[in-house]
Amino acid sequence: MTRTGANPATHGQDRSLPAALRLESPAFVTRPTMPDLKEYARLLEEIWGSRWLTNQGPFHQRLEQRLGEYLGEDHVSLFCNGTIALLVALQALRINGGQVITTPFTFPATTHVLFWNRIEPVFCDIDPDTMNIDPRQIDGLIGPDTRAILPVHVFGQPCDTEAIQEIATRHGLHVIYDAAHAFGVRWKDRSITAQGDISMLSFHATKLYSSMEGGALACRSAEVKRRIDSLKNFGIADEETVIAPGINGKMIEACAAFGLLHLNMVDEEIRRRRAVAARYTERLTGLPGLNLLPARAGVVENYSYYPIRIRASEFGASRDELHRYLRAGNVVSRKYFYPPANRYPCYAKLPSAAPASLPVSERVAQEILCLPIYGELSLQAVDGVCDIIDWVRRS
Ligand code: T4K
Repeated sequence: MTRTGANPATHGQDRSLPAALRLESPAFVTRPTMPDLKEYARLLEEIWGSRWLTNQGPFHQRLEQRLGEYLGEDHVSLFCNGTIALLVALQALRINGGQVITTPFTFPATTHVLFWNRIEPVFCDIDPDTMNIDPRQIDGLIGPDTRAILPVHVFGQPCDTEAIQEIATRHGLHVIYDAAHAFGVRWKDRSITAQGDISMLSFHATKLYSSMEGGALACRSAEVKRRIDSLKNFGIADEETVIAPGINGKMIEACAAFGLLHLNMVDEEIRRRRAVAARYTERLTGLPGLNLLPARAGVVENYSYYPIRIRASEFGASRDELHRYLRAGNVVSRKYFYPPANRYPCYAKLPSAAPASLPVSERVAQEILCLPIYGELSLQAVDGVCDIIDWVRRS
């Protein structure tokens, strides 16, 4: 490899990573924090004893309440996962057709829930700094069929919620946030989930806060929560009334019990991740061709991801090369989110999916790499990851 003027497509193929740089044990992009097994077993015994396994049982009720308190949200509904929660959020607001403006730089679930609701996704380009939907481009995409805006707080970085709300209010549109990455993120002293009509959280095993599988919706009124709760339970309102074509989106008791224990650990997990992130930032700041997410005033972060961006011509290697070398060094970094959703064959023919109209998202998807981050990751392992990055850059 050469540092400047290198051809990112070909260079870097000729050298293997020195064995001394390989981490002894793998560093995954993330690892779940595990509650004490004995404590969990005690809760499982309670579930066994009660024979109440699902359908809004006592653990479900306790978790819903505790989450509401933690987030400062009055109306929280638990789900079996974030994807079904988002699917139901659209149904709850009666958005089941037309168009919704969304970001292509996301996990497949965001776009797929639109398809499953017979909605056409309209892809809007992203902001080069935050990697979130660029509000300056939303107005130009609004048409007679537009029903809502579905932004994502990518990597837990808050969207420009004020600009988005101003546009939505002016056009009479709903805003549903995919806050899958944003548990515990605070913006101007409030949980980020307080923005928009509804926010979705994911509690998947790979998330900062987890119930193994799970998710939640936070909404603004008891009336919307009632509709959400019946939609996630087949549309059942009471024993003899079905109000709408609902689905089965309920969280089971075993997951709610795990979630209750996990909630006791999440602040400590954030604290430990903050130290990991600080070490990466200390080691990687200022490296040519490598961009970090800038810290933003007014944001309390959750450190759910540690994304870096590689500009191949200045860094001296492409993102893909770095990814491969890290893998050779026992470091499981991930290209979240490559390819962007507009490139999936199922969406590529949509009018808004042309890569030429999404230049920032296209570029970011080529540059992005998420480095391992979790509370149990030692600072020694973080140094090991950074040593590999440094070696790739210099070689
Ligand atoms: N919207 C956004 C913006 C999202 O990012 C997601 C999910 C959703 C919506 C949908 O929410 P859910 O319906 O999932 O609640 C993972 C997760 O499966 C997915 O939840 C998440 N986003 C996405 C960003 O990451 P993969 O395919 O990358 O996961 P996987 O299995 O490769 O795991 C990544 C690493 O995590 C592994 O290398 C090791 C570690 N891991 C994973 C699992 C499953 C563990 O240590 N233990 C585990 O049990 O998608």
